[in-house]
Amino acid sequence: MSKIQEIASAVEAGKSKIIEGLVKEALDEGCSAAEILNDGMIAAMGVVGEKFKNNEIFVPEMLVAARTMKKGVEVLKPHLSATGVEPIGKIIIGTVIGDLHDIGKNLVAMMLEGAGFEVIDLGVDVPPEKFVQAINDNPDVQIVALSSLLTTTMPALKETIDAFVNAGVRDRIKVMVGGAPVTQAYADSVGADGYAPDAASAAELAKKLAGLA
Ligand code: B1M
Repeated sequence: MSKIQEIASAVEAGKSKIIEGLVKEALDEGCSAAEILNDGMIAAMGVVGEKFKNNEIFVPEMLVAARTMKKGVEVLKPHLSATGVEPIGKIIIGTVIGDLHDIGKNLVAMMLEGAGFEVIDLGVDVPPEKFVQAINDNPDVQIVALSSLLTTTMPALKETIDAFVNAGVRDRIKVMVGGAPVTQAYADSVGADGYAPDAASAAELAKKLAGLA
């Protein structure tokens, strides 16, 4: 079994005690951070999601898989994010109200930091008014990034953008949205300025929205 397959199996099985060691070994063996992330951990979460959908596993198993991935991602963080450089802009990010998924959002935040942005992460289950407060507290913020992982929380993307309009801050910022169920068409329908399907393209999109690319 290759090291990447070992990492995928460990995430799937929720073996959080061995994941850090496996990721370090893979890096030492010359695997790239992107390969470990995409072919190892994200692929494993896809399998976990399928098993959950088919009632082969349940929420507790999904949770330990997520914890394991988070520990693995921590080891990769220095390889994905730039350090010690002047920020090229400021972004507020969060998972919308009602939604507790944060692995994808955390990866997007890491890639944005890697691209040189200062990132204010409001966490998960973020109500629209908390985003508005953060925008008002940070007059120099250029972009607000909204993540949604559930079909049931997708409408909160529009509710959050509507709250920006009602609070009179919509014109000051660009809004980008993403998350597994979100599409470009959905992003357009809720009035977002941009949509990205994954963390790497989210960083590219942010540069474009900030007028840097
Ligand atoms: Co949940 N869950 N979950 N879950 N969970 C999904 C999303 C699901 C697809 C599983 C399934 O049924 N196949 C399903 C949603 C179905 C639907 O909406 N139609 C589901 C469900 C149903 C639920 C619960 C309702 C289960 C229950 O309680 N009965 C519940 C809801 C809780 C809530 O949020 N209120 C729930 C709970 C949980 C856990 C807490 C146990 C755990 C989350 C832990 C955590 O995040 N800290 C969990 C997990 C782990 C998953 C799966 C297995 C994995 C999610 C993940 O981390 N993927 C997931 C199945 C799956 O995704 N295949 C599932 C890896 C991650 C890297 O991908 O988040 O898509 P992703 O992020 C990508 C892109 O989407 C994109 O970039 C990222 C990296 O490339 N992206 C952006 C994300 N945000 C972006 C923002 C951007 C741009 C791109 O710009 C702003």
